[in-house]
Amino acid sequence: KVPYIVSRKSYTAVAINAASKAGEWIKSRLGTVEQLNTKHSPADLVTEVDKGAEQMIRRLILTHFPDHAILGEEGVEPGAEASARALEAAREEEYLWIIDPVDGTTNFVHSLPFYSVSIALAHRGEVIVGVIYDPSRDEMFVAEKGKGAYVHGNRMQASREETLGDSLVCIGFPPDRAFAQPLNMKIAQVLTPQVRGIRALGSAALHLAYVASGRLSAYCEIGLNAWDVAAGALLVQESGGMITDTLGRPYDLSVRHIAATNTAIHSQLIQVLKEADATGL
Ligand code: 2AM
Ligand code: CA
Ligand code: CA
Ligand code: CA
Repeated sequence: KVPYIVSRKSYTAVAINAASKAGEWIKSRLGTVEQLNTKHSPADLVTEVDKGAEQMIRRLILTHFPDHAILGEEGVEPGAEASARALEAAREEEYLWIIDPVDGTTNFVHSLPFYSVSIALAHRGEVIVGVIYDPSRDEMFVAEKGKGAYVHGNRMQASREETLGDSLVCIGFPPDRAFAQPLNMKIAQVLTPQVRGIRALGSAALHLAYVASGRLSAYCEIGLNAWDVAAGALLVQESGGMITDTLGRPYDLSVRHIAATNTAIHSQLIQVLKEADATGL
């Protein structure tokens, strides 16, 4: 295996190891899911693979850092309010691991190979390590605060487009029909005529990793949670990109409406969202 990164060995190495082990297992389960459960709505899926992967990651982290706190999607009651409460209760922990065991469960359930494992470590509310693993392509995206972002040991750089017209932009449609859905539809509608291309690939974490690696110019989505975004936010920042809320205010763990770009087109994107009244804020 490629030695993905070297510095701050303990935290980053544990995150990489956990993402890698969980990712391999998740991939081995592709196409085997028989028991499908729903959370809030018929579109909000959870499988034994989500739960099993989260357990595996928790165990690996606690083996090394038994006194660290962990916030994982599958350990929290579904729904925006419960998620916000869980984050509020945990965010001041000295060391808090924030995990999304399978980001892109819907894709996974349909055997569409675009999903990821997302693991972040926050120190008193500030993300210091972010790891996103794509088992389908064996791509390990790694960032450490102040030390850059890497994929397979190569430094990542956000893309160079300077106008929305030259940009490839991802959006998303989380199945929260009441609030987020109409706003995300509106974002699709206003951006489509202004950009080179619009995509929605179904994994928030991989969208952010792709902004960091320059494969996407930008990504925005309303109604995400801390575990979708924490690791990817650091990847974007450490690759020279920018991540804010949809009004352009600085990212922190409680931001749920996300705009992430290569920095150059950030203000243009925010402007479009504001003019369309599609910020959710
Ligand atoms: P998941 O696969 O981990 O659930 C797609 O638009 C993104 O929305 C994915 O990152 C997906 O993460 C997330 N998502 C899925 N269901 C959601 C829900 N009910 N509320 C908010 N985000 C959700
Ligand atoms: Ca989910
Ligand atoms: Ca997710
Ligand atoms: Ca998930």
